[in-house]
Amino acid sequence: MPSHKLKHTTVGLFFVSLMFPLTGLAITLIIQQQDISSVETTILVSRSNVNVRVNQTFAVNIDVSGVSDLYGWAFKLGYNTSTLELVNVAEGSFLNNSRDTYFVSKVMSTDGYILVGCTSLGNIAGVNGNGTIASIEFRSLSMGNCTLDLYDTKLVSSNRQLMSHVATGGVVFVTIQGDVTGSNGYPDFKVDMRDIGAICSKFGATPPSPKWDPNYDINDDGIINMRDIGIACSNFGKHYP
Ligand SMILES: [Ca+2]
Repeated sequence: MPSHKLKHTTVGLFFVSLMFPLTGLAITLIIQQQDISSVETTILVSRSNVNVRVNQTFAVNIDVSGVSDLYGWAFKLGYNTSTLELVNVAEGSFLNNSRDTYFVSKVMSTDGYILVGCTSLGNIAGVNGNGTIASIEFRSLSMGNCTLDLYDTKLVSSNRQLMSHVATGGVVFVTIQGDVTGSNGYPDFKVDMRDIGAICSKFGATPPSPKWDPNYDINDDGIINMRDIGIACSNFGKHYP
């Protein structure tokens, strides 16, 4: 091999050996960045939409996900007082599984919101991961949909720093039993073949199957089956208003 070709090959190999570790490092950094962004810290209403009938008592959980060193938290949850009545507010297990906590809630029913807060007690580290921080029980008063507006949310670390996070609320549909969906994918206050077909498509589902959706378990017995289809069929053609 002529010497100038040998020189080119050596220089080429030198750059390849330089580039591959860099490429490997770059890929590792990209993967690490994706890992960080995929565990976004969130506080959320655990079910984005909840279907109930009039005069039903039901609970929604407020969850956190992707938290690290969570020592305390607070939120406001707004709701429509002509559609829902607040029954009870309880602390979830996320913090008090591992420590003593101080939990407080105040119902501002005339303004249509509740204020809830909780802190760990003692000089201890916060909690990591996902879990339920509060459970809110409502009773449905009248037909309609009601936004559960989660706002003024605060997540506090053990060194009393506020964590950046996103907050996601939910919607409650107070509708006819068997009205599970409509043309936009949400209940439309009428029970028609779209609803019956949708329940049939989840036939046999139980938690934690990916097909499972508690909104389709009309009689709340933990399985979507003929009993649920039967209830929807008995309400076939009903609508509101
Ligand atoms: Ca419907």
